[in-house]
Amino acid sequence: MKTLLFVLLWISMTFSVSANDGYKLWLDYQPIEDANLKIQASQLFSGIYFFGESPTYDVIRKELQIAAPKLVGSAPQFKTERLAETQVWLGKREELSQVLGLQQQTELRQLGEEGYWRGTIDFQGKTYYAIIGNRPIGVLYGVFDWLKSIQTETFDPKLEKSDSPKVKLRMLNHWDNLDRTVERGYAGFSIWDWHKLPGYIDPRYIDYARANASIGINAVSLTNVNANARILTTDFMKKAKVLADLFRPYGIKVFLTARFSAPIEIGGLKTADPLDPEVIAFWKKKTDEMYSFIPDFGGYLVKANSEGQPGPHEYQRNHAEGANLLADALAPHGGVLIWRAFVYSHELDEDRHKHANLEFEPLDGKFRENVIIQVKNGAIDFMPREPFHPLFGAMDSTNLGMEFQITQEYLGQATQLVYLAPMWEEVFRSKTYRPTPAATVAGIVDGTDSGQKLTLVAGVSNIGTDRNWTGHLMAQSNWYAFGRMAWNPELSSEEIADEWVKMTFGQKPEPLAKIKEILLESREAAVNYMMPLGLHHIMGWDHHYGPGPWVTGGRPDWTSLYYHQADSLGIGFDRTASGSDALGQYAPEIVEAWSDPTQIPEKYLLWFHHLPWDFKLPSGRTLWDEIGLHYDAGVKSARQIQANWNSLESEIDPERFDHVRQLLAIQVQEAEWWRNSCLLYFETFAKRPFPAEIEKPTGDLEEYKSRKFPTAPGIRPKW
Ligand code: BDP
Repeated sequence: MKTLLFVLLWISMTFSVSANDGYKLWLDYQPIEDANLKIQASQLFSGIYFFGESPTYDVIRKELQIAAPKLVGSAPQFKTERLAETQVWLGKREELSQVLGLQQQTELRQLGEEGYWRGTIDFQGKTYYAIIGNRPIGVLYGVFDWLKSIQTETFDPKLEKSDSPKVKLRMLNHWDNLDRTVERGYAGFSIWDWHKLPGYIDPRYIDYARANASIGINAVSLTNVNANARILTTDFMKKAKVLADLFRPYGIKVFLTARFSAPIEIGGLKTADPLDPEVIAFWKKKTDEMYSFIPDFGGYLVKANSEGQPGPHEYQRNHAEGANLLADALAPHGGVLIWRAFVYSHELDEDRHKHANLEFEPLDGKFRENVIIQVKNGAIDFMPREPFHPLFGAMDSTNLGMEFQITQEYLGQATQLVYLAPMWEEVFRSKTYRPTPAATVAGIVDGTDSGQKLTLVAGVSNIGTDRNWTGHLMAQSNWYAFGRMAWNPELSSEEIADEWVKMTFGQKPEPLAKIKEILLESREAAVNYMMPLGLHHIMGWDHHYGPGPWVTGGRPDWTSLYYHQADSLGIGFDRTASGSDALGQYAPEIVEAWSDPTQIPEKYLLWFHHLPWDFKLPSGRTLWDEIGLHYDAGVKSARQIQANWNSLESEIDPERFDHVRQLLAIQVQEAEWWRNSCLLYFETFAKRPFPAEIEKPTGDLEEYKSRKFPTAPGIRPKW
């Protein structure tokens, strides 16, 4: 009996140890396997000394208390005597000035407010490992980077490293409503429990802040861009203050979305006209009040005159007049106003693609210095692949920020594994040819090509109350990659994947190689089985789940037909000079190359051209055949990804293995569903046989069309 009990206990302990529900993200700190590194790291952890004090140093202590026991099996020792028994020195440049050489000091100073340096310092015959920043937040970033090097077993004390972010505001945009539903959220409800705030502090808030700080995210907008004015009432300011206070030591500033009509809704005014003195006074008073609660409040994020949101146009004022109103209220406090460029006409546009440039380009130079225009990566709406937005490079005298979507609204939502970093990399590396011939989107956004000082990369969050935060475990890689790329838009998706996999799944060569391959192939796979060759906006109506190339009715620019324009002759949206000429909004070099359907990169072909089904591609195949081959290749890649994962069963803990295994089985079915239904639908126009090399699409088009998903998550409120 005793033995049986012992065995049961042993089994349950073993399982609880190996169970991994993904809550800890990439900060799981698995035991170090390399024996030398383990000795080295435990020695370093045994003598840590802080120069000075700061709430951020308390955060560092807590992180080391979590990390060290797991990495090396013993708790870190914090010393109060600088020299005796210390191994690691942490602190600000000023406080270490006596021990730093002049050159080191100058180099460090150049790293700015958030940068850090780590390496060894020789002092009075002894060598110390030091992590130094100009401010405590730099030290925190340096410590996270150091811990990462230990986790990924790349730490070498002899290697000096310094780093600083290339972008000033690295920001998550939560599309979270006050009732905790999340627009386009696929990971449960909002982590902000407004009802229980300010009294109750969910421990998740701290883990959220840790995760963000570990990847350099330094700003969060807590609320949906389809905003509720109530967030600006005193009661809610008190709640937001609690979060701001918690996040401050982690270097994270809080922003809130401001509803343009708030003066009417919560201010009792009859108008929200940006030039009205009472409206100006309302925003000034509101903003002053906000800063009385949150002295380092980041600012407002505004969606105006877009998809039914109120804005300055109601009063015949333009975006600059609207944005400047709020910017002026924020300026005395050092706040930033982020104004979104995702606008399209209330009436129908000839081509929605052109709308933002038509509205914003004429306003170049008219925005205050503390305004950033936040531009989505492409001109339509976070499609699986879009050419970069033509506003990048078209507004020389305005701060332009990037908006990516981390939540996978159009990329498989919660059921698909799609690593988004390759998409962001593609966008960042796109050449704009403006303002200089060598300019890229990254260079405009980080200021190197545009010269702008106030820089921003924002990402629509994929975080919710699901135990693993992101619904799909592998979607954690997108949160991670977003932070890393916002810090440095030049990083490659490959190196970020390498870091994330090592920190999440460990170093073993086989799983490492296979999971990396899975990640790196996933986005192209999704593009292929969803919207290849520049096809776009052909997803399901409203919930945006699954295929819907047949979607029609209602606003034409919300239908699929508006975008694919398939007919008996061909398919695609002619955006060249002979069509809508949206292409004309790009630099002449691009116009020239992309106007020609034989020159344009194939991936953008049907985005800019309407072509006959028999159009010959460089491959020698017809357009119709090539469409079929791409859809089919996408399905085959999805199956390959599944097979790769399934081969890792013995390498990964059962809980995470099975979670991903089940979701990949759904993904393969969904990939087949996309391919089958899109090809069967397009065939009704093309009336041509499917290419011989592909699996013939199965199923019944009418049945595909009739599918309904009333419980699909994340649907936006109606307007
Ligand atoms: C679209 C979403 C919608 C958002 C909108 C936006 O479908 O829910 O409100 O973008 O960015 O992608 O404002």
